[in-house]
Amino acid sequence: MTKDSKPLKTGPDGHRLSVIVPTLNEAACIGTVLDGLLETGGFEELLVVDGGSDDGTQAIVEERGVQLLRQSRPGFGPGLYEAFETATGDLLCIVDADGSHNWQDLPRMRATINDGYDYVLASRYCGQFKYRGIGRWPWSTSNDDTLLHEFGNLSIVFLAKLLHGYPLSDVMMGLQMWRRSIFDVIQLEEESQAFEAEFKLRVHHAGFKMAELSSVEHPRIGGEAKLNAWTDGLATARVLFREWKRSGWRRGPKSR
Ligand SMILES: Nc1nc2c(ncn2[C@@H]2O[C@H](COP(=O)(O)OP(=O)(O)OP(=O)(O)O)[C@@H](O)[C@H]2O)c(=O)[nH]1
Ligand SMILES: [Mg+2]
Repeated sequence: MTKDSKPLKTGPDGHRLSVIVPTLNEAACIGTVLDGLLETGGFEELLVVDGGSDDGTQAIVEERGVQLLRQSRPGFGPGLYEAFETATGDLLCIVDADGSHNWQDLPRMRATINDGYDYVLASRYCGQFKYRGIGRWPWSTSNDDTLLHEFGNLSIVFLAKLLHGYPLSDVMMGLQMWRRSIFDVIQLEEESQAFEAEFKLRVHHAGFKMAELSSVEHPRIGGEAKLNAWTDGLATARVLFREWKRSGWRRGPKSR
């Protein structure tokens, strides 16, 4: 610490949580999401990383005085990697800008980390059966999935369990929280939205303690999805096989 720098603020649990919001042309949604997050609180830092929006998204962020990072390299992964470098928290969390993530779950997720977990995911496919059917389908709590997305998501989960012994019930969900110290052990490289699979599988194979809690996924507030079900789905399938090979064809973590 330099002479003039102040110690960074932490919460009552001694952690500093940085919430990272990735955006690309989300003017229809970002204001509602930031207002909701700021009202709910429960974090120490809020950082929006923008992938080059030209629809007024950046102005909406600046109007609210929220920290804005303009990523220097295009793409979902590169934007997140720059945000991970810029954020100052020892806990990191991603909340999408389209309003589909239930940010009210952040305190529950933080409590799970404080229970001794390294990583926690908000899953769409692990609710108790009596609570399912909130979503479009009786087996999920997503109100955002189309039939194609649902089929793709569940196929990816099936493959991840089969090839990797993946312990959680969702792979492509982006609402997640983890200890920064995970990055002392794993490195990430994926640039597409297959980032979601690469990240979770590397955390799993490195033997970190992973948890999930049931969360509702809301429909996008407005604007257009950036995910392409076919190209990102195929990229994710490729990552599932690449990571299997990389792990030495293992179905679980090496003992640490
Ligand atoms: N910084 C940055 N953010 C991005 C980029 N591409 C997408 N995003 C944001 O990442 C989040 C996830 O993108 P979505 O289009 O909602 O993708 P998704 O939720 O997987 O797909 P849908 O279920 O179809 O909405 C959104 O907040 C996007 O604005 C990018 O290249 N850079
Ligand atoms: Mg979305």
